[in-house]
Amino acid sequence: RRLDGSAPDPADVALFLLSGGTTGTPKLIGRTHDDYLCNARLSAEACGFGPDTVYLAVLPVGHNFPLACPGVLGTLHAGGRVVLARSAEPRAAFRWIREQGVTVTAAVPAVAQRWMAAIERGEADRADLATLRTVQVGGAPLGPELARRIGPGLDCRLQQVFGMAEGLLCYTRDDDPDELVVTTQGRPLSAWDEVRVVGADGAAVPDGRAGELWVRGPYTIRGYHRAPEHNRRAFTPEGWYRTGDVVSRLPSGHLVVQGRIKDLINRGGEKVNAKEVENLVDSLPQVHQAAVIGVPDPELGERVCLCVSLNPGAALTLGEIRTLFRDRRVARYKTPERLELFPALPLTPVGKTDKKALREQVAVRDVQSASSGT
Ligand code: OOB
Repeated sequence: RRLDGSAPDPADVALFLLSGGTTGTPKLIGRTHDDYLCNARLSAEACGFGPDTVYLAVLPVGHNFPLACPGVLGTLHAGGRVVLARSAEPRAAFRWIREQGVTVTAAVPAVAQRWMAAIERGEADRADLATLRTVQVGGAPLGPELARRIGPGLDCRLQQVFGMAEGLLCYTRDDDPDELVVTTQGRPLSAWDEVRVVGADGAAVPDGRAGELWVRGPYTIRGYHRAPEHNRRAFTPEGWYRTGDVVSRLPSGHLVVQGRIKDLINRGGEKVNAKEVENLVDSLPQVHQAAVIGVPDPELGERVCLCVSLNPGAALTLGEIRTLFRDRRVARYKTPERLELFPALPLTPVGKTDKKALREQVAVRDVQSASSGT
């Protein structure tokens, strides 16, 4: 009920989620009562949640995945029980699973990997996971090699989840063949989800070919909150949301995520908008040009690497960057963890920072420092 006692309109915004964002600042995603109920209820049905479900939330519950896919809301809607964990740290999480008889949880690939490593190193006991039936993994790319190891490693069934705060959810299903479960990111939740995989010209590409994913459907937004200019770019006039994800579709409807066209760094499921970090760094007087890239990381998938060229005579350290981000109260996961200095950043023919070349140059530095033993 509203503060004045009246019943809310089902089409009113129930909560705002934050976008990973394609421009400098994250956008607000208004999810309505009816669309978010649809999101949670259909998810609970598709995942077989019921009164016997005990769901452990290890990811931060303000995120769509643990909140409503089916997450906390889907579990409660189905009459099940929710356990909130303070962290995803393996020993603590395993203890909750054993003590509370947890049947299902949701992890990003980095968390699943950490749990498996803890078992392999003897720091955590697989016997604690006896009641665990399903581990949902999503939020960031999960390679087939790791995917194949999760079921046996955690003694449960893997479910891949590909979703976004803007709406569309894809799940692998219980009755999918194992091969689809490890090699795809699932198929859309609802029969009313509309999916298009398009080339650069906006025309649909055939199944099996990679293209940008456009979506429309009952629980996918038609625009960000009060962002008309951005909405003109992120949505087509027909209401398709251009996800920026590059996918291919199998004839079964399952999607395989190939990459993305938007400039985001995926740090263990937390999306860092390169532009937002660059804008902040640009405010430093020492900085001539700044570009932020993701560098591969065995634990988190990617970490934030800041590449800069400095003004003549200037100096800059990672410590100064950390102080800047702390003073501006920027979330810690967005703070660059690596600083690479360049005399000048590589540019594309039209004069944009050439991030592809930059990634290659940083990779070359890695190889050189590895071979020189530093
Ligand atoms: C989830 O939501 P967001 O809004 O934090 O991020 C959405 C983006 C997607 O556009 C895609 O780029 C990436 O995260 N992503 C995946 C993925 N799941 C999400 N990339 C590869 N493989 C996957 N399985 O991250 C989210 C929301 C609801 C459920 C699950 C994840």
